[in-house]
Amino acid sequence: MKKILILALILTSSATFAKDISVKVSGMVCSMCAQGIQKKFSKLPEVKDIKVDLDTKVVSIITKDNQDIQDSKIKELITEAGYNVASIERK
Ligand SMILES: [Cu+2]
Repeated sequence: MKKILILALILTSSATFAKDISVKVSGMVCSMCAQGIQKKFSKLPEVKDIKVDLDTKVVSIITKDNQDIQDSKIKELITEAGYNVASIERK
């Protein structure tokens, strides 16, 4: 019974946690590309942290608690910067 209660608590509270969004970006080749994208996303009030991995071409966006960024917004910003979104994954 206790286990179920704890599980229910975890499930209902998970919505308030920060989100970890992994965006695979094509066309990103050097640190200048990475910096440009980092700058763009850092301006969003929802963003707590952003990391760009040039080897895997993955942009990791951590949002603040209770905040999220719509996929359409992510695509818009990446496209504006001159790159393409290959995939978006959320954890
Ligand atoms: Cu570049």
